[in-house]
Order: sequence, then C-alpha cells, then structure tokens
Amino acid sequence: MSTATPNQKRAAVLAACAALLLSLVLAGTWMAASAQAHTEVAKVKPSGSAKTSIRTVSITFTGLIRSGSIRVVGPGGKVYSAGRGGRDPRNVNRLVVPLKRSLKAGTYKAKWKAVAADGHEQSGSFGFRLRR
Ligand SMILES: [Cu+2]
Repeated sequence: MSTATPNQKRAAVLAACAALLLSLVLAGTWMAASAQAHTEVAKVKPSGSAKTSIRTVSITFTGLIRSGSIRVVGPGGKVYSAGRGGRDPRNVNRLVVPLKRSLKAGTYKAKWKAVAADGHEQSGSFGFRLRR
C-alpha cells in the first residue's frame, strides 16, 4: 500500500481514534448541557409582603437543584435567617431556610445561591416586606 512502517500506521490509527473520541466527548458534553438547561426561579415565598409570623423563606425552581443556601437580612442590617438553609427535603426543586423568631416589621432582602442539576451555579436576590 504505502511505504509507512507498521509503527507509523499504528500512530496514525491512534491519532484518528483520539480525535474521534475527543469529538464524541465534546458533543456529549454539549448535548448534556443543552438538554438540562438553566433552572429558573418559579416562585419565591414570601412574595411582596407577609406577616412577621412567617417561619421560612423559600425559592422554588423550575427544575431540580443539587444544593444551595439563602441569607435573609432585615431591619437594621441584621441577619434573620437561621443557618444557611438548603434543599427542602420534601421538594428537590426548592431551597428553604428557617427564620429567627421575633421578626421585626420592615424591609427584608433574601440572597440565594444554588447549584442546578447541570452543575451550574446561580445566584439572585429578592425583597419583601413584613408587617405585624
Ligand atoms: Cu445551566
């Protein structure tokens, strides 16, 4: 066929295999990423305003989340979330954090971070008001 030595032929076959494998891996990664698109926020609670008797802040996403946390800051710049929060054991699409007791009336801000099913980190925040 040609004057290439057996070693040269083998090297060429190996290179072709490696190129094919690489393109398959890249295509697979791309397909997995596009099949599980970014998870979006579907619902936050509380939304707008609520009473100071609420016990939790939660964020429900459009899809599964792996992990996350929520930090709630209220009147006087004080932190009112108790702990970092995490995924709701009853809903894999939801992040939840308990609130400290004796919430004051006023303006609150919840900042969250979440890792979606596709591994992407996302973050956001929302505000709400509490009244007696
Ligand atoms: Cu994503």
